[in-house]
Amino acid sequence: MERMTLDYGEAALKGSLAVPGDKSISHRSVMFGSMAEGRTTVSGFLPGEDCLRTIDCFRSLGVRIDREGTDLIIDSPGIDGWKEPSEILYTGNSGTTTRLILGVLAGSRVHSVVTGDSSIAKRPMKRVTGPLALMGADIRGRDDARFTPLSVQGGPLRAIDYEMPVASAQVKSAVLFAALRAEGESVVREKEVSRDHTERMMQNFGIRIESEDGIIRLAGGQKPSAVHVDVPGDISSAAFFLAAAALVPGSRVELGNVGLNPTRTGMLDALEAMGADMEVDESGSADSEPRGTVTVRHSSLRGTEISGALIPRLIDEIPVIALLATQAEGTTVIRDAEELRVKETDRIAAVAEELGKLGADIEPAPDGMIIRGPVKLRGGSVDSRGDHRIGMMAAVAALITDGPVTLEDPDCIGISYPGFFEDLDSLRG
Ligand code: SPQ
Repeated sequence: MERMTLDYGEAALKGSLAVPGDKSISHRSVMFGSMAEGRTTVSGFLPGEDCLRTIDCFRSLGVRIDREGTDLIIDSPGIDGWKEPSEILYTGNSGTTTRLILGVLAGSRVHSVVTGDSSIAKRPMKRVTGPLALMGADIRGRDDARFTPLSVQGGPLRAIDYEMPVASAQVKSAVLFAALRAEGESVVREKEVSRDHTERMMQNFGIRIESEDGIIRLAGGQKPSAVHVDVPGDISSAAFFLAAAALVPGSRVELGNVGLNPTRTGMLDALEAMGADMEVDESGSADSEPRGTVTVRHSSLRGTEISGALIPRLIDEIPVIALLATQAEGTTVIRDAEELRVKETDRIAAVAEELGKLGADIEPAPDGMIIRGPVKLRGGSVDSRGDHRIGMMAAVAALITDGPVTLEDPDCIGISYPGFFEDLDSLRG
């Protein structure tokens, strides 16, 4: 669909919902399941476009992956039994697939070529190919392996002691995947802790890994053992409905089975700092990934500052937090978030310009933005720019504009949240 008109009025959102599976954990379940010999099963898998690309890549490596809805059965000969792919591994729009698979392939026994779509072609890859080269990986590609397409000749690797230059779970994970195949003990040092799903999943697959005060130690040569993975709901998807409930008068939304891994819950901290009416009930922790129910009711909001160590804990939620800030009393300052410039789009420019079209007062900065509120938003035309999170931000904005919003390229939302509009409609009754 080229464009979609969103004419919502100000109908309250009411009811409960289970958002689809976590994107980061879904990708990793396929990667570990494919590295492990034998049968791995996955429930709650996210059948979004990005995660389907990860499945396709591992099928090309000779791993059998059967999917029925959100259940997967992965039968793998193990990484040493993979076949050399006869086609290019196409990662679509997925930065996670592209970066993590480079770390996996570097220590495999096969040659492969990895490429993605036009957005991936612009995203920096040296942050991954650089440390992998220090481990002895043979990766070549455009502009000295700065950009896709990239070719990887798998082979022996050596351990690394690596200090992360940016807070990035993708870089950390690529290095850890390679470290698993390297000779010796690798150390990864993080100044600011990024999401730790890879570390947690390694433990589930029987790998010994230590993590304390931002220092991760992993001995190479360990083999993952096939297990069952139960993926919790994605807090980054839940964020759009939590924000919608906070924004639309009369709303009360309850989201169950949401992943509550502390490296991902910055959105809840931001909502609290803004004065949202919210309850969090942490009810379980299958697969060492905490999960629970989050309930949000409409309330007035105040501006806040979002910076420092909080940024990696809510990096993907900043577009919808910016929308919340347009309705908050006072100024919201977002700093230390220059990583937003290299996501699916430049999310600082996209948020400021697209919400600006609806009347928002957002001043972009090199590493964030300053948002002054509250401002009554008007209807208008918003371009998702092919970025799922910008598309969902615009859809939530349409719940509070005083006229319809025309959204260009709404289909990209299927990258992380197939069924988003159906779920939104179910809460609008
Ligand atoms: O996979 P992709 O395209 O990079 O997805 C995004 C998103 O908005 O869904 C970022 F654009 O999430 C990243 C996230 O920003 C997923 C991720 C992961 O699964 O490890 C880590 C974060 O990226 P980074 O660059 O900080 O490591």
